[in-house]
Amino acid sequence: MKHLTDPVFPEGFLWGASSSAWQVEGGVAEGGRVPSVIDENSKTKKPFADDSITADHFHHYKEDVALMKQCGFTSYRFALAWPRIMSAPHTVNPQGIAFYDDLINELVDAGITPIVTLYHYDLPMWAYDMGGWGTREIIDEFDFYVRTCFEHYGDRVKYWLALNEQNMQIIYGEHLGVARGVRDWFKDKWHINHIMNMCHCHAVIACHDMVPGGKIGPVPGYVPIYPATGNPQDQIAAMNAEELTEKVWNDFDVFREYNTFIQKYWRENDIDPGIMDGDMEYAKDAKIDFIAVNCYRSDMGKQPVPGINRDLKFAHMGTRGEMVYSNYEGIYALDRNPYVERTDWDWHIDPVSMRYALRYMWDHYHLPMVITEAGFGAHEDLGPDGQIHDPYRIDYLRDYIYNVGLAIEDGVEVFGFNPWSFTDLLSTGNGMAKRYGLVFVNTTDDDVRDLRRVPKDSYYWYSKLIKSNGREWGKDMTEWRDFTKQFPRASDAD
Ligand code: BGP
Repeated sequence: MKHLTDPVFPEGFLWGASSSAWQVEGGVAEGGRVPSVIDENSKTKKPFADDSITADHFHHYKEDVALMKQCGFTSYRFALAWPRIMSAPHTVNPQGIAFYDDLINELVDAGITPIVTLYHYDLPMWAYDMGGWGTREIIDEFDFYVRTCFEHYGDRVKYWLALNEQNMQIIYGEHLGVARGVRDWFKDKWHINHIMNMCHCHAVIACHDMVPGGKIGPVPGYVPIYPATGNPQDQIAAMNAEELTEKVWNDFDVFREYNTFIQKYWRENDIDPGIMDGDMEYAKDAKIDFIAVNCYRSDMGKQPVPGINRDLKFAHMGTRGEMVYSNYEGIYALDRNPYVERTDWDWHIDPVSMRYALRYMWDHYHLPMVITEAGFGAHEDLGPDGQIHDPYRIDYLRDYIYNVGLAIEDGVEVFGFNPWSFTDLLSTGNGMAKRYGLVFVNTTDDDVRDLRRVPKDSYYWYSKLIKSNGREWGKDMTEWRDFTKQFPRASDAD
């Protein structure tokens, strides 16, 4: 079958970008914001900067929204900070409410649809001191918090996201600060996961109760896993990896049940996930409306090496990254894929993974999707001309977006694309050194500088593309339709 035209994006497609509160705002001790676990966690990430200033969006939000408008954004995905809105248990901080009121008004006035995450890793310290994600008391606190958000912003915000990348928080909990204080992470993470699931369900139910026309969904961090070879055991290993890194969460969010794979896994490993009477009945009413997909890269699954149990690590050597792949005896291992390029930070660059992710999720769940993250992390600084020339990011975004278009042609329902990130902001593990923004922020890990905003070449390229609703690619993209010419093995190219 020959396709002669580029894919067509639906009218009203939401074009924007993405951020999270602790990674972009700064102002951690201003406006009544109270300390968060993530403040402590980010402080330990030396030699990188912590979350105290980052892009200083707290003071620059008007300028940032003006730049979004100029770019042609029709959406912006950002997070509310629980520690900015709730200063103590069941205690609302009016200054925090006012800050997001102003930001949301600014967006709405600019014609930009807010897509709002309720939780993106910044657990208030007071909630941590209560027992954090390990205590069921947090369910009631979370319910109070999300109801506060729906009450104040539900008139203007119709797209809500519950917990960012719950799967990643559970898989890499030690790295993301969820596991602090837990003694046996291997077993206890499932108990924490169930509590998070109940919080997710409370958010879904409260949104439908309180927000007229409100829609809510989860935000899986989706890393498609390809089998390393045609060896049938590699296929099963890839499926096991898929289950234990994403499917268990997606199945729960969509079907509101734990799937049979994870039930067997718990039985075999003597794990009690802490399900209480009434939980599963409550979950039944938490019917999501869409799925927000974060997809940066793919991985490769293969038979594990016996005798080794190792979690995946985003290690860094100086200012470069190196992925140390996981290996779980008898279950699965992950590995580097020789068919795709990698960023400086050792993340696979795989635009086809976007099409795969959307096809896979659509086939399994038949729910509309919005892309809430994808992006290219790089070292960057202003050049002699005072600009940032980032052709690698343009290539990345162009190829990923084109593959979203191909997935739409394949029949998948997608209603928006919001890459990570709008401005440069703090990386989860690598401070300001790893930049994702369409807009450069003049600050570094060692020197705050003047925090000036400088749109990168990718900003101007993206602006043209989105203002034409995905028609002006600036390049012939038809190569993406030719299966036979793509992806030589890295070793063949030598
Ligand atoms: C996602 C998170 C984001 C963001 C991104 C990039 O998983 O939702 O918060 O940080 O990953 O990751 P990193 O900053 O580690 O490169």
